[in-house]
Amino acid sequence: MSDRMTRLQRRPRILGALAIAALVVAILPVVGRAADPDYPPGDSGYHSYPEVAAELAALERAHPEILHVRAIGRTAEGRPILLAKITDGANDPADEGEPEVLVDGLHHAREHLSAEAALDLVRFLVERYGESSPVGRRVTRLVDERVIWVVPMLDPDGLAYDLSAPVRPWGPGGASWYAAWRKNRQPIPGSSAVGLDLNRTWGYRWGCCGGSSGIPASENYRGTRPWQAPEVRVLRDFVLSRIVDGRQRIRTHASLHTTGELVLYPWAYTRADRGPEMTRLDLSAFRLLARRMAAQAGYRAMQSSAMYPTDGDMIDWMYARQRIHSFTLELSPARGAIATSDRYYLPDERLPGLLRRPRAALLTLIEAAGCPWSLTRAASQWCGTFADDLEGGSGWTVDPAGTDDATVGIWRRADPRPDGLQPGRVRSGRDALVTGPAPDDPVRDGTTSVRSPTFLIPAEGTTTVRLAWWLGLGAGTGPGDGLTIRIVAEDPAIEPQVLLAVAGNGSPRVARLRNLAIALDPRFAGERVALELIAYAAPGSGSLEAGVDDVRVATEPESAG
Ligand code: 0X9
Ligand code: ZN
Ligand code: CA
Repeated sequence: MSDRMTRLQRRPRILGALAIAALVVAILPVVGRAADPDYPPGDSGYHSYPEVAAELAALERAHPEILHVRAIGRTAEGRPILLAKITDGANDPADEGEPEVLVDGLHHAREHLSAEAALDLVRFLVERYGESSPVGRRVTRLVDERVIWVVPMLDPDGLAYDLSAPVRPWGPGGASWYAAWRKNRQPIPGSSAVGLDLNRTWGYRWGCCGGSSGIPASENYRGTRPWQAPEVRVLRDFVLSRIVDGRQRIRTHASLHTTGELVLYPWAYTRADRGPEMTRLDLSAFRLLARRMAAQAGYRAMQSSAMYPTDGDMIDWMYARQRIHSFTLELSPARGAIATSDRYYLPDERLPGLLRRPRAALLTLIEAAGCPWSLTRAASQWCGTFADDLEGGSGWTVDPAGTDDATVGIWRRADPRPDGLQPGRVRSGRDALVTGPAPDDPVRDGTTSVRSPTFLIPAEGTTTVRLAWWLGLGAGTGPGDGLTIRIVAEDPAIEPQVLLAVAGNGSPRVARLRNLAIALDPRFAGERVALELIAYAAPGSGSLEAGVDDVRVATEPESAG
């Protein structure tokens, strides 16, 4: 065997040694933190942070094909924040584009049950995987068809403090082991107070509207600017890292808290049902999914602000900024609380019953990542191969061929300003794809084009493209000014299909929202395709504005007979 061969063969072993070294370095702070307190013997059914780390590591050893655990960053005190990834081929970074779902626990240190429920979800999924029972088959399908991310403990620092702080005499009989600590443990400059309320530090409308406090000693301290808590930055950065090819892969999310037995949906910051930033369809999807999950858990469903309004809540950012269908689950009963904080600390004998309650609801959440609108009446249109309400970053490419020559009125996702050439409203929410959102930047002297992400047309059935569109033409426009919408296959041998071609006829045209529904030609069956929007204005002619909203591509089986 040549020297070169030996060297090549040795390399994996060196890489392996490096990987083990890296693992030791990553886990050392956990192991080395001998001071991390245990739960008291009477509550040993609960998991301290090192016990969560050890349990995840044991589950990973037993189920390496479907569970991968890693740290995504560190807390204020330096503890690694652990992330479990559950999917078939958990070590494969490619993930086949499967829909993703995120569950997090322990935003609030004293809400012990929320960490247990997140850990229970991991255990439940990996242990039922491959079982032939009905639930086993469901779990197997979900693990195979989704990527499930679980962060069981966002605030292990707070938990360690909660378990170790000097015990205050409260609770039944005036004696509890726990400190009733809610916040994280980051020092506050210029104050002897410690910690931020992590669920007041998220960056959407941070500090806007109430329910958070600017006083460091407050239980609901929001800090002095958004994103001030390292734990929340770590979780935010993880969520942002799931934007692949311009599209957010995570479709549904639950943040686990206690108490109240509630399933909550946005908004948290306002009692307004919807506002311009929530579509009607999303509100309906939120309500239906929340009700379904609540029914399964024996909880109640309501808008988050109906519990009480707060700003800086995670789910508002998740929905407003990432368009993820995001819920708060308040686990365990609030009733029967004797002392104010006693309701957080239910005896570990009750864990099996308490953990069983939300399990089916979490499976529903995981299922819904495939299509969050699946329970709505519009499911048949919105749960096809492609759907985009144009409210969030969605991976459309401007000037895909590099041939555009328009310099103003370039396609972008925006809130159009009504000006005659653009309509006063869009089909859904606030935004659409438009040729320049401001009144004074219509397309002039050239072409601007934009292409959707590619999607796969099923081999069987009739595929229909639906969208809302408008075209506004100013005085002086003619046949050289217009809008073309077409389907283009990845395979260059397949002719594009023009779905819409509208041009000027010499008179101005008022922009009006119209609906388009066109069946795709059979030549696209089984092909990867994209939608293209092309707006063009002849040199020296008048000006034009175009827009597109609510793109849906869905396939119906060929009707039998
Ligand atoms: O206050 C919170 O962050 C959550 N409740 S808890 O008792 N677990 O602290 C409420 C989250 C839902 N948001 C609102 N109700 N605004
Ligand atoms: Zn909470
Ligand atoms: Ca829209």
